[in-house]
Amino acid sequence: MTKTVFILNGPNLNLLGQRQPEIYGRETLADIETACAEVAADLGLATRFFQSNLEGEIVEQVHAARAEAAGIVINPAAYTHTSVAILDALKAFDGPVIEVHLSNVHKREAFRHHSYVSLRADGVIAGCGSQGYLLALQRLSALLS
Ligand code: CA2
Repeated sequence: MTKTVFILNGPNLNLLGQRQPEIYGRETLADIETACAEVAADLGLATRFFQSNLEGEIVEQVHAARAEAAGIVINPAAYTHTSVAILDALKAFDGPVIEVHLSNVHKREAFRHHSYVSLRADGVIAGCGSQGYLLALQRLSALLS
């Protein structure tokens, strides 16, 4: 049976491609979704791509993943640095979790250097732009095989 991977995106990522291209690139989130679907299909995985500006909606997607997903790719955006709620939800998910950041958060402000989600993530990819999502899918595929 085809395994499904949830790809979860946090606040303001819906604005990708519209502002700050020097930090986040020129691609839109829709471009990333398309690329993820293509790579996942090649890996034999199905994807559910989701973005929300609301912390609780991301928590609920992680809860849904408990029954519906084999693995999670998550860019929690600003919630990376603040959200114990998303961390706790991820701790209740049994499959592999890969955390992705478009920018190299360690090259940026000190408040971006700490991630609550990294306390649960099985892998972390930062600074590889949108390619980071595709690398995360490859890693999940390896972990799920
Ligand atoms: O580098 C990343 O992927 C981040 O998760 C992006 C977050 C930031 O808070 C994290 O520290 C690192 C911010 C996403 C906001 O994206 C925008 C895109 C275009 C215009 C405005 C915001």
